[in-house]
Amino acid sequence: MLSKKIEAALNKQIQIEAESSQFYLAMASWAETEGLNGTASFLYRHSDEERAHMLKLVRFVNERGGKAIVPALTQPPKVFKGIDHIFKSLFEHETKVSHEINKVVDSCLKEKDYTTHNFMQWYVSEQIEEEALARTLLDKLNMIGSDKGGLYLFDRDLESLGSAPIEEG
Ligand code: OFO
Repeated sequence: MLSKKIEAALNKQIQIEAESSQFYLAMASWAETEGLNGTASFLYRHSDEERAHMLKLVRFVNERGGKAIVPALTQPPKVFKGIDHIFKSLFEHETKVSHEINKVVDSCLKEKDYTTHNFMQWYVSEQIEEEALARTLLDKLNMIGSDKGGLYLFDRDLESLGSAPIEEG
């Protein structure tokens, strides 16, 4: 059974994952309208993954005797300054999410909730992968600078690049 404190922490994390999904969806849609089709595909997939992260939490909270709260959605940005802005925002966002996940893990230890602590380890590893991927993409973009050919290839490669893999369960 979840303590009220852990239930609240997990519900907050549900909201964060939902907002991540919306944020990446907004980025994907913007990229698509800019003709950045590879970037758009990558971000659509990433948005779906964040929704799956949210769902995994919803199911866990309910299974453990809590009540998951499906959150209201805030309006994400409609316009982005460019592809660099997208990947810089994505990296910063993932760093913030990692910080929030660490806070949940910390609360689990304080509350001696080892089951939730164990469950949250999946999110800890996921964040390591996502941050690493975001950092790599940002480094590549910095190297490319304003080289149009480089940007074309960057976008094309993103078409087939998976974001961090999702595990079921
Ligand atoms: Fe949910 O993994 Fe990124 O934020």
